[in-house]
Parts: sequence; C-alpha cells; structure tokens
Amino acid sequence: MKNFDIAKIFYEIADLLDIKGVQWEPRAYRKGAQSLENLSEDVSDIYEKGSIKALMEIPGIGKALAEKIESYIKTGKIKKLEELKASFPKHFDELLEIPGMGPKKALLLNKELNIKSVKDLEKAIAQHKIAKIKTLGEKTEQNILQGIELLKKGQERRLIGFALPIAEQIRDALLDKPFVEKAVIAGSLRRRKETIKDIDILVASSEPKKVMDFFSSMKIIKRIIAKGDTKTSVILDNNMQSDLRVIPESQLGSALQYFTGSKEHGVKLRKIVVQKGMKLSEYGLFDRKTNTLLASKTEEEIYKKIGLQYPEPELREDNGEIEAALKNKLPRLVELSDIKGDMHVHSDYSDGGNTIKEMAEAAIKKGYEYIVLSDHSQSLKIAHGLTAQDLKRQWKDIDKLNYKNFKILKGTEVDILSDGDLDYEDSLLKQFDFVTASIHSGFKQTKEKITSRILSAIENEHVDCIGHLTGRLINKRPPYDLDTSKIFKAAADTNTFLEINSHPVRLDLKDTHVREAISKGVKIVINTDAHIIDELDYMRYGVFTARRGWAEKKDIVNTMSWKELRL
Ligand code: DGT
Ligand code: CA
Ligand code: ZN
Repeated sequence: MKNFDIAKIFYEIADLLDIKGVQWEPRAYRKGAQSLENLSEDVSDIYEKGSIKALMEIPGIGKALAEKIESYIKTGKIKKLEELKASFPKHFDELLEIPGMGPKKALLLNKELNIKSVKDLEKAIAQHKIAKIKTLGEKTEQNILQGIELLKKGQERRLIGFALPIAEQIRDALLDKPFVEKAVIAGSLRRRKETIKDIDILVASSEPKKVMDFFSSMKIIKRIIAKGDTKTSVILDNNMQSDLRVIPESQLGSALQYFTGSKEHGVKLRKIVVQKGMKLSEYGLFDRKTNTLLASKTEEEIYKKIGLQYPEPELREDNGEIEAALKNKLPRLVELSDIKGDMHVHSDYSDGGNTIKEMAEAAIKKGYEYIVLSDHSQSLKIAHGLTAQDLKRQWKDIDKLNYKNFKILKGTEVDILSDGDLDYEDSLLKQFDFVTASIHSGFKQTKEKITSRILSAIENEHVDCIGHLTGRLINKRPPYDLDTSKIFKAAADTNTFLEINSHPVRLDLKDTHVREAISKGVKIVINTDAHIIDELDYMRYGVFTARRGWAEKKDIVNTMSWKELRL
C-alpha cells in the first residue's frame, strides 16, 4: 500500500516548505497526508479505477496533490520533494524526523556546528557541543538526545493504530482465498498492545504452499526475508516485518495460544500445565505420561482442560491473570459494543474539520445515543478556542439540531491554565452539560506544580472529567511528571472521571494507569477526541486500553445511556 509512503512524503514537503517560510501550502500537504493515512483503500487502486479524477475525490486532495500522487504511482518519486531537498543540506530531512526538532533548530545546528545528519548530531552531543552554544544550551542538548532515543524507539515499535489496519487488510485478503480456512492476527496485536514490533499472522489451511505463494506476492510487500514450507517472513512497504505461519485447522487453537503470547504468560501457564501432569506446545495440550492429545483445536478447550477460566488476549501479560483465572475471578471486560456515546469530540467551531451536524450524524451512524461537543476554550488560540460569545452561538446551533433518540450535549474541553486556573469562569462552566478539563501548556513544570494544577481542576465542582491526563504522545513526547496516586485518590473522592483518550498516539490513561485508577474507585470515560468524523473510529483503541487495564462495563461511564448519566 502506497498511502503511507505518499503521506510521509507530503509531511516532509510540508516541513521543508515551513522552513522556507511558505504560507498555507504546508497546511494543504499535511491535510492531504492525514487523509491518506485514514484511507482504507489503496491509492493505487483508486487511481487505477478512475485516474486523477478519482484521486481528487479523496477528502483533502486537490488537483496539485492528486498530480503528485499520480507521479508517485507512476515513477515512485515526487519531483517537488526532490527539488526541495536539493535546496537544503543533504540528510537534512533526517534531522526533522527527530521529535521536538523544528526546522529553525535544525538550520541553526547546521549553521553553527555543520550538523547534517542524526549521526553528526549524536557526535556533537557526545562532545557537549550543543550545550556550549548560547542560544541552545544544556537543556536543549538533553531534549535533543531524548528526541533521538524516541526516534529510534519509534522505528522499532509502531503504534497499534498504524499496525492494526494493515494487519487486518492482510488477514482479509487471505480470508478471501478459497485455500484459506481461517486467518487470525496473533502476537502483541492480538493482545492490543499500544505499540507493535511485527505483525504475526496464523493461517489454517491444508494447502500451505498456495498460502505462501499468495502471501509473498502481495502488493503490500517490499522484500521477502525467508520463505519456507510453513512460515514466511517479509518486510512490508511501511518497513514493518510480518511473519505468517500455516498450520492445520485442527491445531489452530494451540498455535494461537502459543503465538499470541505474551511470552511471560506462556511461561507461567506452562509451569501450571506441568504441575497438572500435562504438557503444552504450539501443537497441542498433551497428557505427559501417555502423550495423548487432550486439546488443540480451540484456545477455549485448551484453557478449560488445564482448569483455567479463559483469559481474553488483552489480559495475557502475566499480571495476575493466571492466578485470577485459577480462582475463576477474571474480570468480564468492557466491549466496544457497550459504548453508548463519545464524550469528547470537536467541531469546526474550534480546530475540528467537520461541522457539529456532520459529527452528530457520523455518531448516529455508529449507533451512539449521544456525543458531548467539547471544543477548546478561549486561551488555546492555535486551536481557535471559543469565547463565551462563541459558545452562545454554538449552543444555539446545537439547539437547532434535533434528532430522535440522539442527543448533542453541550460540553467543553476547558484548558487548565499554567497557574491551575480554568480558562472559563465558574459562572460559565456551570452552564455546560459536561466539562472536560485538560492541560495543553506548561508541560515542563515540576511534578508538584503540574500535579497541583490538575488537583485544583479535579476539585472544581463543575469539572466532570480530566482529559488525556499525562500528556504523553507515544514515541514523540514523554508523559509529564505527575503524582498519579494523589490524582487517582482525588478523582475517586470527588467523583471526577478520568479519560482514556483513544487517539492511537495518546492512549492516555494507559493500561496500567487504568487498572490502578479503577482499583481505587475512579470511573473512566473512553473518548476519541475526534477532530474529524473518521477519528470517531478510534474508539476501539481506547476500549482495547481499557480492557488491558482490566476494566469492566461498570467502570466505564459512557457505557451508560444519557438518561442514566443524568447530566
Ligand atoms: P512484539 O512483536 O514485540 O510486539 O510482541 P510479541 O508478543 O508479538 O512478540 P513476538 O513477535 O516476538 O512473538 C510472538 C509470540 O510468540 C509471543 O507473544 C509469544 C510467542 N513466543 C515467542 N518466543 C517465545 C518463547 O521463547 N517462549 C514462549 N513461551 N513463547 C514465545
Ligand atoms: Ca509480534
Ligand atoms: Zn480535545
């Protein structure tokens, strides 16, 4: 699939245009890139079906961008990028991939220290050369070093929101084939981890050769690492590795149990199996003495024969799930179908890309009963935060939209300012149906300071929920330093909800925080923070995180209907 390659190029073009001080054009390229990333169909297929006109039907793709996509499909290159790059030092774009490295800083480093690549940069840091430059200094040097580490990690482990749609596409293509009986995604993807090293796929088939031939000839594959009789490993277009194994359908359960992992879960499970006089491998569960096969076809049978309650894949991290399963005490995990509404969505009143009506109608299509419109507050200028007057207009608009069995609730994502005050007066805050308070600035404050900012928001009686608590962006920005146990306690005491922000780059709260929070009696809201209608689909990633945090339906606020919520 070329979508991601082209999106990456568009982002690069946007960055380079930014450096040149070009107005507007970078925005168009970024919008186009985002749209390509969200596209489920391969652009080459779209192009083949309808040429450049069809490309222009893609949201955010105008004529200029469509022509560039066409050029990439035909030649594997986009001339504009080549030209832009030629006007900068070689490898300069590599520097821009470092999280936190803006074009200005990169140019300065180039000018002052002749830095042209990540390698140069690492050398300069080792010699403390950046710390010595007045306009940069020690702190910047540390930040750059952290950025380089994040960059390297990000190349190793990709976001689930990036990997899962690709894995599903491969799986579905396999399922289409008559020689494939079953195809299942295994490994960390099946456990819904937030980041993924590689895509593990298991196929049940009695014709392994046909499966191998089909898999290794898929369009999405860049290079074959190894092709055997029952296992093939490849590198995909997006540089991720994918391993596919073929097994007879009668062994799918034991293979799935083994290749779902985690390794730690498998090791602990096998200890128990041995104690019970059995043995377990990818080929099946056997009686140790007689070697008779006890189960292999489904995971459910296998766990049952071992004497364990079935643990959902999200629980298999050796975090107490085996002990709980032995006592029949596993949680009954929340499911995507339990979700009745999204309590944090934006519209074009602030920085969203769709109207209130479009957001509402997309939510209705998802079967929701409500959304809470939560645009940004006035101080967040870059996101076109809303003033009290804007809100009056917005509420009128909301009142005009009347749907049967669906409710648009009046909410806000009010900024927690750097001194801990909220960005709206209490007299305004109390008029909302639902108030989410979040931090968007002052990330580098001390642990005490940030914690007390959040605590004061929690203690405000009008605040219903705290958005993306730790501020982390996976592979891009570490969480801010917080006293989470203090916060969880205060949230429980005041019945303030905490959000799981479902955006794949956030997943904030993360799984371990969710588990700790609910054990302390905190109620969780799973939100998408959608800025465009397509992002409403992120809900599943938030649900995965909740499940990895052992959350049940009763722990999740937006499994309630809006009447039960009594807002
Ligand atoms: P990843 O790829 O780092 O995101 O995480 P996983 O869990 O997908 O790890 P991976 O791809 O290395 O291996 C896939 C599964 O295969 C893993 O979850 C459990 C199983 N597995 C791999 N090596 C071992 C092992 O040494 N012992 C056991 N019991 N299972 C293993
Ligand atoms: Ca894996
Ligand atoms: Zn938001």
